[in-house]
Amino acid sequence: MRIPLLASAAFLAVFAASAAYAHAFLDHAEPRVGSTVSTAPKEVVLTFSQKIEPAFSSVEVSDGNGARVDQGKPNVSATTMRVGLKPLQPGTYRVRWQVLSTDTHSTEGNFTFQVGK
Ligand SMILES: [Cu+2]
Repeated sequence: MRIPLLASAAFLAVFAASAAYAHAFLDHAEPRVGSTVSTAPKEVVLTFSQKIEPAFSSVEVSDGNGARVDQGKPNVSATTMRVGLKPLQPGTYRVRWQVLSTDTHSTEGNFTFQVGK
């Protein structure tokens, strides 16, 4: 029941206080979290709920064998972090991100997406 707890905690934080308690959570991703895409994406784009610090934010994308398939250094602009991808074969890929938001709080998470045949 982690997700409902997190969601309600985030809601309460926003409701009760202000941006002071709002860390940078993943708002949405492209490819979408848990999705299957028919065409291999050329990049992963993560959008966060708050601005993030380029120097202390990173993302790694790996294939089913744990091999890195991202192009290295991500590009960060305001609430968005994107990283290019090597050509992907059909399979499951995991995205691991870690960001420092401008309120100096660090958050991290991971999800998978699939490239279909
Ligand atoms: Cu915070």
